[in-house]
Amino acid sequence: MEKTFLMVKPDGVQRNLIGEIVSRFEKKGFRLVGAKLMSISQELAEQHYGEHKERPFFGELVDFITSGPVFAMVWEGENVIATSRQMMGATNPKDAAAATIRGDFAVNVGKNVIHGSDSPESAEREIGLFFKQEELVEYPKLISQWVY
Ligand code: RTP
Ligand code: MG
Repeated sequence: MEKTFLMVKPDGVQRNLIGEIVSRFEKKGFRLVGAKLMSISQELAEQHYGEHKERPFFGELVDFITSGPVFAMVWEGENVIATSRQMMGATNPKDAAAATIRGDFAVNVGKNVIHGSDSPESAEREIGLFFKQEELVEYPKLISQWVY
């Protein structure tokens, strides 16, 4: 089953949006296979956002993501990578459609509430950065039959 890495950023945690965000993915029909409230070290932040190293906002990005606790999650389901990006909305909340997470809860491109992997390669890389294999669960087949 396809898996993705999603994370409520420090602004979302401080604004008490963890429950709302988890609820949206649960109601959609995806399954939570790992989750933890954690602080991100400077090293982990630089690895996670490595693709943006040369961008002018890299320093701000690292400072922001290390500024407070985040809620890191792994979700699984059919097309979960692309569908969760749709549910998150455009990177810049001013372009994000209503009924998306960023469209409903964010106004600023830096403080845009949620991160989600953008491809199978980044999902695998990011899950590996944030979670050990033994921190992820598997569901019995019976439960799966309701949705998949
Ligand atoms: P994310 O990685 O956080 O899920 O967001 P994304 O794929 O939609 O956007 P990406 O291009 O990967 O950018 C990562 C984060 O960098 C911040 N950003 N700031 N100041 C700017 O112009 C700017 N552009 C991007 C955003 O917080 C974005 O989520
Ligand atoms: Mg990205």
